[in-house]
Amino acid sequence: MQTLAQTLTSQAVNSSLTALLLTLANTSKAISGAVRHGALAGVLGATEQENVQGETQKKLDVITNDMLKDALKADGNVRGLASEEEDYVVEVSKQGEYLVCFDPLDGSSNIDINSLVGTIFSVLPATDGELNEQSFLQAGRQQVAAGYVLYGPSTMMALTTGKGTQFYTLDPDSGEFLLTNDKVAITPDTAEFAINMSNQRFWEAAMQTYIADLLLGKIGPREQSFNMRWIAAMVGDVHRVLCRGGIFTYPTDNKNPAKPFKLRLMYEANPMAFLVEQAGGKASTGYETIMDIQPTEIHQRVAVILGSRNEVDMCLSYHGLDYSEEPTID
Ligand code: FDP
Repeated sequence: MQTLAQTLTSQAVNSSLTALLLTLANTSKAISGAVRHGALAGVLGATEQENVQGETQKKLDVITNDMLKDALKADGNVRGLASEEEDYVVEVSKQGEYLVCFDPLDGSSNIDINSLVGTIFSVLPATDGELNEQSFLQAGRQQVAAGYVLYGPSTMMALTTGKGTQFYTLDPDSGEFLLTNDKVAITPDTAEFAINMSNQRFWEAAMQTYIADLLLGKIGPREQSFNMRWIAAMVGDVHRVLCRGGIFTYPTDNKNPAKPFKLRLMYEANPMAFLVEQAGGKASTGYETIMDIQPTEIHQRVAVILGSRNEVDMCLSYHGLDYSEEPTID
């Protein structure tokens, strides 16, 4: 089996991007160790701090953010970084060719229940001139690489450099990420959906109708039964979609009108959209292709509908309906 470094060489990825991706992979091995030790290492539970988005930071959010920040600072190829856990963008090295956006530990609510969590990253080209938030505000189409590492029963990396999506599995014996799927392909059709159903009453009418039709199964307009899954960590839900197809969505809702979207564009939606598109799937907000969005701020949130191409198209067709009638809020 090919190692990650061998695969990147065979894809003719340049040396600076290869070095950066190996830094991310090596850091994720250390994160995997910290996650695995759990309570034994005293890393579970919350801190007393909140991130810029008003979420209480877990100890592991802070530890893994520091691990990635330190590793990327030492790498030499990074011009700047942006993280879910950093209020502002961080300047790293004037010589660096790349910008890295990351969510150090996605699925924070799963940490203390020993369930799936992961690291998500997106690599953009550095721009000329001073480094500031504006430098990062590039559409997802500009990404040169994106991926996630899933800390599950085995530690796996999904990675794209624009030449398909590959899966690597961390070999606990050699400590190497080995190529275990060189051409991930999302099935175009599916009978499985992932959504937090408890928010149903807060969704737009388009999503209400689409999900209601899935739930009707064989007696509804879709004339087939659908299964539902919700891991509550985007890395876990997207990994399942990449493995066996499906549609994953965190749609617009009006639970808190000041916060109509949950997932972050720069370090959740864009990297996942790149992986999904490279595996033959599709990613949209319902109204725009995720990777075509021109970002306006680093911690911007968006609605996400992604996965099996034909099912995403079906969901989008509901968004073309006239749904001026707002759902009832209790
Ligand atoms: P979390 O807040 O636990 O980090 O990043 C946001 C996210 O997890 C996603 O990973 C996940 O898909 C979603 O939120 C879970 O949302 P719910 O709490 O509504 O289930």
